[in-house]
Amino acid sequence: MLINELKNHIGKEVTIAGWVNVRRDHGKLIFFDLRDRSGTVQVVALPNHAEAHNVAVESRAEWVLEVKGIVNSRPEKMVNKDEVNGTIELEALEVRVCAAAKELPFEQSAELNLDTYLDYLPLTLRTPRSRAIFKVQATIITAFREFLMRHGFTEFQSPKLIGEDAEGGANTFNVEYFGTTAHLGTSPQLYKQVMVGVFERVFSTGNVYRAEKHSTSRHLNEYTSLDFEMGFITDHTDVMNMENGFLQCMAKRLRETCAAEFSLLASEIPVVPEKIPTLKLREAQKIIKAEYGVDCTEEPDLEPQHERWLCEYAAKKFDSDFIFITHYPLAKRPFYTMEDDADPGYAKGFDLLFRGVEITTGAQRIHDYDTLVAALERKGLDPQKFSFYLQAFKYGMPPHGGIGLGLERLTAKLLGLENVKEATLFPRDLNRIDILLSK
Ligand code: AMO
Repeated sequence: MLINELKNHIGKEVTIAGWVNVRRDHGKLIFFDLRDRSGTVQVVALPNHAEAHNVAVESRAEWVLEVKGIVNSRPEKMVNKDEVNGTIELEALEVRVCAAAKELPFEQSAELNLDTYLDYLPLTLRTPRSRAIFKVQATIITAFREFLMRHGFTEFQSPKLIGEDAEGGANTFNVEYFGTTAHLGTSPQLYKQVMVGVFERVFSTGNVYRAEKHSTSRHLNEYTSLDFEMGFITDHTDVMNMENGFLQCMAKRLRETCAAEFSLLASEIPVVPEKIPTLKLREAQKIIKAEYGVDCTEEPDLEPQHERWLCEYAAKKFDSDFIFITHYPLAKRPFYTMEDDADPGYAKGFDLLFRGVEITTGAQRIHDYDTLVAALERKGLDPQKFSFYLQAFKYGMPPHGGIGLGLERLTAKLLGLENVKEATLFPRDLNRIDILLSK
């Protein structure tokens, strides 16, 4: 039986199984909290059930136990209204050890620094805080999937081993591949565009790899990219509206299913506006100059501090945690990005900023074969190397566009985590693949 069902079985004999959360020795009485996937409950082992009592005396945190017992209402003065099972406890009749656990490397209540937390992930991921983070993250993916499927998108699996860098950039990991060199995909970009030719509307959720030697609170070398791509758009605003809709759906779902997790992390589920405010990059830069006294109007991109200021401004001015910034210089965007004819030199593309950080890049793409070949050449890329991808455009592609959303950044910002690594189950960074690479 699951622990969250016990309340409905007062006075009955039941069997549950899980991990010892915390154990308290009150001399003859041993109390421990048992945890399964549904919740926790206090178990009490009394000396009159000698065998069960003996096992309870021996047991320690993280032991895996199966407990047969009677569900009792707690005496009035032991009731804890703040706990889910605060009105009941399980009186142990029989306790079976499924697995003992070694002594823990630190006190359960200890505040760990990030490195120690990461060193012991198989253990530290079991804490209520980590479980809350990754339940929220799983819920975001579910919402992404459900929302897009409802809107006629088909999920596909993008390859991770690729022959050419998906973005035509330099930050790829090389992999020895039967005597030649392959790369780890930095984005499903080229494949999701090809798939528009197949299904018109597609999405994927998967890992991508960036060989960037960054050591910041927002960069990972392996992250999860939530991507969608849709055909027959008028322009990039159709893509922005679709993302806006997804974010609203996500917030609703988080409110329905993850309120406890947000409360545990003392964070607020954002209210996603019906229409997320939008500024062109040049307007945003003028605002930064006027509001914060820093002139970045000549720069082709935003610095992290500029992103923080714009989010602060959006919260104040538009009451929104989100803001779209559109029309970056085309020169700064990847080769497949569509230029805005009404604003020459600037892209029909956007970034989405959320609580101080960029979480998404998106755009309308070039769909005309000749224009795309010319765009590759302008970036100094060899169209021949992209001939596989270019077939999609040779043989008819509709106007289309899409986004890539960084799952870990979104999770971190939703939950107010300082470092994106806290929102990554098993982060890979400059110094670590599970364990530190050099000690
Ligand atoms: P871009 O490279 O901007 O665009 O990435 C999209 C989003 O992915 C996240 N992100 C990262 N998260 C953690 N660590 C990193 N090193 C990292 N790099 C990027 C960010 C970012 O906004 N193909 C385009 C998307 C598209 O146009 O559809 C792309 O990959 O949240």
